[in-house]
Amino acid sequence: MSDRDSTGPFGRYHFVVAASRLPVDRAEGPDGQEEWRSSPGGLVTALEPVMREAGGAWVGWPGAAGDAPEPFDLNGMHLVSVGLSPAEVREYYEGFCNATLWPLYHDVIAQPEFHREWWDAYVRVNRRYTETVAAQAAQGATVWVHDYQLQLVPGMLREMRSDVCIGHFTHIPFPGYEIFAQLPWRRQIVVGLLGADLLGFQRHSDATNFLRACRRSAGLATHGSRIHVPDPLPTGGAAAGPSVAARPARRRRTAGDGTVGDSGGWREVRSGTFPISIDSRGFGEIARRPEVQARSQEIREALGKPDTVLLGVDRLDYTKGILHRLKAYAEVLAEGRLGPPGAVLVQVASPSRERVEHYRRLREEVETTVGRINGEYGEVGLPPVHYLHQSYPRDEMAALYLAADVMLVTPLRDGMNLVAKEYVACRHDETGALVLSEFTGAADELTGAFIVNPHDIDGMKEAIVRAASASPQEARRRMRSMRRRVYEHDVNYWAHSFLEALEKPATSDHASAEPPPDAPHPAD
Ligand code: GDG
Repeated sequence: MSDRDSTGPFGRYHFVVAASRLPVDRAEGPDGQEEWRSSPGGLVTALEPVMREAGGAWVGWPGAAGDAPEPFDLNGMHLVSVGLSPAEVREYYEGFCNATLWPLYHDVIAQPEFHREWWDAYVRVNRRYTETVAAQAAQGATVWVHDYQLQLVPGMLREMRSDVCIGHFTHIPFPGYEIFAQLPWRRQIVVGLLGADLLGFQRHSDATNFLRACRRSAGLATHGSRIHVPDPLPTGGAAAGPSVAARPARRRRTAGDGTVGDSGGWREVRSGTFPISIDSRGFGEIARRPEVQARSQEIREALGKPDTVLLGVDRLDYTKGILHRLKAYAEVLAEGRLGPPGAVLVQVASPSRERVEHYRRLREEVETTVGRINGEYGEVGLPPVHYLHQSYPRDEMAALYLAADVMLVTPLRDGMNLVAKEYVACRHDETGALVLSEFTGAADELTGAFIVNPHDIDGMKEAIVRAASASPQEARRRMRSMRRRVYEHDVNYWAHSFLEALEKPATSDHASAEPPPDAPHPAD
């Protein structure tokens, strides 16, 4: 993965990341000039250190509608912008990504909307990303595509550049087939993803759901975690609409609803589970800084020196279970089991997707609920909830984690949840307790947490009270095991294990002329 060899008609980069967003935001500097600043968010937080180390190119949207600025270098990365018009921001980003795929893939917590013009914009924008990646990638480069916004890129890129090695990682859950099947373009999505050599998911259940979608919506055979796909696999449907199979080529074998290879070859696509993590050491170091520790004391003092500080930190998103958490906390307050001055809750809800209707409504609901709780159970100078609708620098986040005795992470569905891991990474003295939803990827790894079902309000109340009153011995035992996990399986481990798997050759005949041994199971 060395970078920047000059390779004639190809691009210069041997390692290219394609992600929805560039890892920066455009902002106004102190002198009024425009400048680029690092932006918060799961993927950025996770990939920044890896990109710096590898020195590659990152293709993404800069975050504002308009023309793409010229490529530039920042923090050891070559950043290449993909421009989105105002209509594409509405139809592709806010529409198909955030109002169709996001709710669909998170178990339809909110109702997904299906609009054909949004899909057309998704296809168009995925093609633009693909062309940009193809222009950057050196011959034989490794291309790592990220997430639900770019599911067609692997297929389009394989058609354009069969020389590159393609990985795709899905950061959010992959839904069960009964939910996925609602998507009118389910086949095109599956076919698009199958352009990759390796498909990574957060949890085993996500990978399993995807394999089922391959069998059911593309009629393909799977063998363990591998999928046998005709080579080439026609992806024309991604652009052409639902009638993907209509291709007048030589057809050797029809599978399921008509997917065929027209050259007679087969390719093997691998899938696997690669739970993402954080820069644990980096976070841990911030938490050890004297000024950050002093700031955490300051926070506790500002809160009135309670015995127990409860903390929630989330993007303001309906998947994060903020309302369920507030409901449980309000009942615990009403029952007098926790509350000021002995206990307070700090809820950081960082602004997110504010132009999408569901998010606007959620903000109103959360703020009304916080106001009601404070109105009902607060006293002058003693609000039970400290609500902050703001984004903070990472140091302040670490100070908040250090100030918190109990961290509440209660999503209704979450691919992983990095906040849970960040909290654990900061707790050097092995104190503190994590209340964690079973519907997060993190729950598979952080078994020392107090695991909850956020729909079970009584269960969540019990877990919050138990976490707040755990003995120091119990807390230490739980925290120690979680810290071991987070430090051994950090973001480097994640990235390297994915990239190592990607570069490993497929175990069986790569482009065998023979059809695979197992046919799709009709009942699957
Ligand atoms: C998606 C998936 C998956 C938040 N507010 C501020 C801030 N953050 C940082 C946190 C954390 C990140 O953003 C949020 O990551 P999460 O994992 O909790 O959630 P999503 O944003 O939904 O991320 C998720 C992730 O991708 C990675 O694969 O885990 O399941 O949904 O790192 O610290 N950071 C700063 N200020 C803030 O105000 N500096």
